[in-house]
Amino acid sequence: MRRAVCPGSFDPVTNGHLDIVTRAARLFDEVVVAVGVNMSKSRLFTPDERIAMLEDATGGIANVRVSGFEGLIVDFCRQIDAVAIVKGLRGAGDYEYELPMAQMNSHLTDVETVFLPGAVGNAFVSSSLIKEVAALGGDVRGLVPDAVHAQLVQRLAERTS
Ligand code: COD
Repeated sequence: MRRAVCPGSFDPVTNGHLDIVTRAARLFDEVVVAVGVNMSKSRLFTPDERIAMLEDATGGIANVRVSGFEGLIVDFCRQIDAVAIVKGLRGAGDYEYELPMAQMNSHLTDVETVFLPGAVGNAFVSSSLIKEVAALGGDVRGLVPDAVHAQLVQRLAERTS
């Protein structure tokens, strides 16, 4: 059994994330989508909400499961016996950001990092941009799952009321 981890904040999950998870699931026997639950950035959605959105969005992929994690991602990988961390790269900016993390994780353990090129159609999609555009009234349908879009619109409305 070769298990991989797709880690992230997923605040909220986007179609860019789901493309990477779906492709990772074709490469590994099992993929665990790992949601960082104690990271310092302020979040729009709680860990439980982010996990539930991911479970809903990946429910159709038999070898994908979703879990929260705290602490170092390499420690989580060791706990669940994962051999690889799979990350998506949208462009050079992601590479500059991700490479030192991959090198540090390689220094800490023998868990490999596998980079998958993001799909061209999702290259501009990030959770932060989705939230910013939606908060300012822009239409982000088609860039996140429909159920996530509905929750996003509702949460932003709650925040402004
Ligand atoms: N297309 C392709 N890939 C995408 C897209 C897209 N449109 N959008 C996002 N991605 C990829 C990102 O490149 C990233 O690989 C992944 O999806 C998750 O993205 P986010 O934005 O949800 O999550 P991040 O980048 O905030 O998550 C950072 C981690 C939680 C992975 C990282 O901080 C971490 O591992 N933290 C744990 C603590 C730790 O171990 N720190 C030391 C690291 S050396």
